[in-house]
Formats: sequence, structure tokens, C-alpha cells
Amino acid sequence: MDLAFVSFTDGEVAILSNNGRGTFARELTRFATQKHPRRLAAPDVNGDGRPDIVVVAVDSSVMEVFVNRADGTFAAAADYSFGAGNWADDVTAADLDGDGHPDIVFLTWDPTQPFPGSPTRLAMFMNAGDGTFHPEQAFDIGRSAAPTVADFNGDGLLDIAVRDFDTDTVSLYFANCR
Ligand SMILES: [Ca+2]
Ligand SMILES: [Ca+2]
Repeated sequence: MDLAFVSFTDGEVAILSNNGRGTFARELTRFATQKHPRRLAAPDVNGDGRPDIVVVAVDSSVMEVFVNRADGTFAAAADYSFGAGNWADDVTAADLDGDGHPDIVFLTWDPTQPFPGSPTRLAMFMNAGDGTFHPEQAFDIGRSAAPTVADFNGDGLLDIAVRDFDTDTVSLYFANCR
């Protein structure tokens, strides 16, 4: 497995090649993102068998999706706006609606409020099936962090757990549609 990471200060994604001995010697590619990228996920958004890159940042209310081209380079970012004025963290990919196409989940918070623990929103972008995404769906989740996606109640649909800062408890959000 190769390794992809963001450089917060340089505004880049770098992808290193695994040499098979557990070290990452060779840089496969590097490309610019928006300013101050914070987290990435690498789902195959368009189902062509190649992992793509999804980046969220601080200083921005935009999710960037970089599609992996056949030659190992990445296409220019497709930009998706979420809650204006909010910044993002903790991005993850999961097929929330069970249609076989990975969807995107992350937290957003209001940077004018103290952090950590400012009011947070759970933002979801559902995959249209071709690697593009429908507009954001979001709801308020209080002061929470660290979303984890799994089927917690065993009904075959993915649910989302978040940790609450105030009570140090975990809240569960159960999927109720497909
Ligand atoms: Ca792909
Ligand atoms: Ca899906």
C-alpha cells in the first residue's frame, strides 16, 4: 500500500511508493491543494479501481476531489462547498446509502468559536455514482469530534458515531433510509 499525506504548510498532497519492505522511499507524485489542507481520504470515487483523493482544509469551506488518472497523475480539483464560514476536519469515506459508491463524511466547525469543542456539524456528500457528489447534507451535532462510520445496530446500513466534548460520551446517528 502506498502512502498519501497532506502538507499543511505547503498546500500539497504527496504520495509515496511503498517499496515492499515497509518503507516509503520514492515519491510517486505531488500536487497542489487549496491553502492549509488538513485531512485526506482516498476512496475510489468513480469506481475505476484507482484510489482518488478527497481533501478538506482549514481556512476554507470547500472539499476538493482529485480524480486519479490512468497515468498516475491526478486531475484538477473538483470543488464542493459546505457550510459557509466553516472549516473541516476528520474526513472519511463510506458508502452511506449502500449504492456501491463511496460517500464522504466529515466534521465542520465555526472557526470564530474556541477550539476544540466549538459547535460542530456533520457534513455528508453523497456520491452521484460517477465520482461527482450531490450538494452537502449536514446537521448539527453539538460539540463533537472523531466521527466513526460502522453498522452499529446490525441492520445492514452504516451509522455514524461521534464523541461529545461536553459529556465525554459517544452519540450514535442511525441511518434510516437507503
Ligand atoms: Ca478512481
Ligand atoms: Ca453511496
